[in-house]
Amino acid sequence: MSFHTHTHTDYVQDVSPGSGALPPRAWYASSDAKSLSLNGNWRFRLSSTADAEDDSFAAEGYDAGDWAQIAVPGHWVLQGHGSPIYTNHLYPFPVDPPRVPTENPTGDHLRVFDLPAHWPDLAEGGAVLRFDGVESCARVWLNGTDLGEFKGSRLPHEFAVGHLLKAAGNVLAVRVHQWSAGSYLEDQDQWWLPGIFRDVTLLHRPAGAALDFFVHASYDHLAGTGTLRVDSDVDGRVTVSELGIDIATGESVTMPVEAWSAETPRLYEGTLATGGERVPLRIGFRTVDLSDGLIKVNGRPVLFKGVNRHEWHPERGRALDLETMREDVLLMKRHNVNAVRTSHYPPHPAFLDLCDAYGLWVIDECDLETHGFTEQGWRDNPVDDDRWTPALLDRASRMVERDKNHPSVVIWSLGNEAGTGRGLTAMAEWIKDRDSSRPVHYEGDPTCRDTDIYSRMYADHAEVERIGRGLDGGTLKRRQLPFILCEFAHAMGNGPGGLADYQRLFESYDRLQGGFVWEWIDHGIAYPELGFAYGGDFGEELHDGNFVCDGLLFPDRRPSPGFVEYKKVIEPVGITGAFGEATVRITNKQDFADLSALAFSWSYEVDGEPVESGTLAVPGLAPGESADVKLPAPPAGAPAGEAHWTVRAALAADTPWAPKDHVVAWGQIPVSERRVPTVTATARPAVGDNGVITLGPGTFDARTGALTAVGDVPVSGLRLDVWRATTDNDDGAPWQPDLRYGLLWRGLGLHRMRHRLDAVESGEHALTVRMRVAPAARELGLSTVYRWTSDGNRLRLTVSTVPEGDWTVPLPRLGIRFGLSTADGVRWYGGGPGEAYPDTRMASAVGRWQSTVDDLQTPYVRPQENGARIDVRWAELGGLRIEGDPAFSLTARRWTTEQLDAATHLTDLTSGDTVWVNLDHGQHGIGSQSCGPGPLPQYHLRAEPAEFSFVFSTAPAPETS
Ligand code: IPT
Repeated sequence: MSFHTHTHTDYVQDVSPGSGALPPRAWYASSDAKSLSLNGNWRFRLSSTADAEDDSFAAEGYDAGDWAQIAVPGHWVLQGHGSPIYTNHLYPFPVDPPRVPTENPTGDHLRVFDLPAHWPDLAEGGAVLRFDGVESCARVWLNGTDLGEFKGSRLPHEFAVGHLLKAAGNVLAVRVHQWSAGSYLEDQDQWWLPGIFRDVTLLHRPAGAALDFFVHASYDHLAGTGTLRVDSDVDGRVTVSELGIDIATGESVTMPVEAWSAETPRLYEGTLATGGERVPLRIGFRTVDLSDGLIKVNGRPVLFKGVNRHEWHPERGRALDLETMREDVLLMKRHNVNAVRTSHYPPHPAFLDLCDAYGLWVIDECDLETHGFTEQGWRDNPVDDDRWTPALLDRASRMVERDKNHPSVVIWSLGNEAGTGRGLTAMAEWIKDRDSSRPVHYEGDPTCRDTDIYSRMYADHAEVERIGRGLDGGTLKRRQLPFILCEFAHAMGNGPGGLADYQRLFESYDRLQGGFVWEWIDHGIAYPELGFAYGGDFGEELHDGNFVCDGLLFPDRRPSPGFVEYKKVIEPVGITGAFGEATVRITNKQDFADLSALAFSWSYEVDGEPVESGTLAVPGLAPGESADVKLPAPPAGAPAGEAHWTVRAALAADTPWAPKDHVVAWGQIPVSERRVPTVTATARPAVGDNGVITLGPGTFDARTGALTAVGDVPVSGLRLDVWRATTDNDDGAPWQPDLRYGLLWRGLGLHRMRHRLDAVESGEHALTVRMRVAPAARELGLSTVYRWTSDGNRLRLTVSTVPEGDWTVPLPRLGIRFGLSTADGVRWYGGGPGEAYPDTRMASAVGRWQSTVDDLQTPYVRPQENGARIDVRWAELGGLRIEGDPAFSLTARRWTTEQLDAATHLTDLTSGDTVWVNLDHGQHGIGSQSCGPGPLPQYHLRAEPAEFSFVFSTAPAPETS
């Protein structure tokens, strides 16, 4: 005998998007209708399966007094109930769509509320209960009545509840399941975080209020006019007092206006008044179109300088508050970012209000990713299975209806990494039909069947250039489309390298309309014992480690060096000049704005010290225009030395996103060469009877030739160094084995080089130490000579190295390292103030900089090579002064490279009693191969014969404050 039970949780494993919710509609923050936030403390009970508990908790009078409490919005796994799981694309449950495991953490949420005293008479109009985001599936009861259930985690759902409300003692019960059929559509590369993670609001809906409205505000750039029409399901009036507009809904009006753009985010405040409600409108007039194979706004092609933004907060996960959202927008604006792809789901709706107000182009992406099906060659992909099409259309319509009135949203995206299929086509068709005013984006279909933009992720520079030239082939349709990189420059750990090389391409070929760095912020979870936690730290059986920490911001929103680099690379103004030239070339790289918001200044610096400065008059340049501007004569009486002009463009006045004097762009023009240090070899090595050799200020071990002190500064372990703690990019991605430098280097043994002493030769004016530096088990090595000379005061080391054997891989680094017993403050003249490597060095400016050993460290969530300062002419630390010939790269840290390499979390790094200093002649480039291309050939550190020198002397230790 067999029998089948249908439980009351069948909806969990059902492909349908849900039942009972109202049709989607436009979102707006506040109207004059009353609303009640239901955010706050709720009662909470966690069960391990979907129907472990009956639904009696939803009934009035249920006593949840012994339940836990939980903050809504929030994720229960970040509030001490269960734990988060991180997978990139693998489903953390068996792939058997639409079924999900029996083990399905289920959170019952309960909240009792009274209506505020001012709440309208319950007989008047209705009310809706709105959920802005619940992961992944919820069933809702009010006062014991089952309202229905829904999926679509990052989309709003509303229920009509007016008829159920009471003045006091309303019982709102929500059952949330971590896994549901919807989870198959939400396989984004991020933490799985169940919960009611966005606002819950009760909204009064006055009788006669609009259900929905659609603001159409276009701009005719030839006429300079805007046309406004607001469609609504009920008749009402639209007023924009600033423009003297007072029209009926459905009626249109055309008049001169200022256009909206991300650079000039001009909004007009208006009102939609219907029978029962006055809804505030923030209208931006702009027209997006595709013509001449380009994405144009208001008739001009746009260059996207974008980021991919997941919502993230290190304590609250995807439950972001308004201030955090604003912080994101301000950080973007202050770093010259002009575009956001809301990867990979519609963000909290308030974020789009901020984009409207501050000015950012937005690609609004639907909550859809089925990436895990790639493991089975996309078999059973929901996107190509008609049973799922209603769910896909539900998602598309919930996004478009919610966000359609935002001028910042210029492109709809169907989703991410979902393969191809009829469901996607249906979404695209629905969207185009509902809103023909915006192009549709989707990356995952090389034929571009359903899209208006050819979009790729992580294409390397050479391919991007071919696409720019139109030589990439593809379908006829694709060849006619504009191109964007919806993801590029994987910002995992140290990097990304190669940003400037991409930007050069974007600025050279019209078809290339820019890109979106992957990604905005590291999704590290605050975890005091570890610094920040990443995949695997919660004992997940399947996880993708620190691949979730690949942002331009650290989890606490401190900008990483990669973000500082990006800011420089995407500057809205080009400031360039050639060596010794008396002019600077200024280029307005904006698409809409002139330069009137900026004030230009110059400064003349000798050996990094400002000698004189002044303002620079720059003609008002239209977008795209350049001018050569004459620099003043170099200041009379400037000291001799290496001179530079530094020209800056800063905000001329306060803006909503940054104060006056905020620097948006700068350039440096070298005026004269650096004087390289010379040391005349006059001192003689003196061999003492105590086993030491002295040469000028240098003391050496006579047997090993090892330097032991410079003057009274002890120096330990000075030797050739080729190893760096591999970066995430060095370690690379499994699918590009020949770019996994970390593995190749370790395979050769470069992390455990042996140093064989061949000779210590005390000559007339030089001490020469010959070594062979080579890894165990290999025949290759580096024949190395250290040649020490001195003029009595200063000590010069010249290192010559010649590779021996078959070196087929680049070196990680080439230089020397040594230990100092004390060092704290660091001063240098060279590139700064921040970290820089060969392909991440645009933001590094030549100057005098000061820091401390601790502050030189960059806190990558997974420790790795970091903190190098490039092009250092001289540095002072720990009582030593070091001059380079040529300039060198400097790192100093309180642990060894080996300890850094072994650390998995920041808390593994503990200070020892030695400061380890690396002076590098070269470092291998950084690249982006943790998910993209490696360093371009010009940034490879080839194993080649090399010679470089350092001059050591003693110097007072720099101050540390
Ligand atoms: C691409 C994804 O779209 C994105 O979500 C993220 O996972 C990124 O990679 C890597 O961090 S997919 C890529 C593996 C082709």
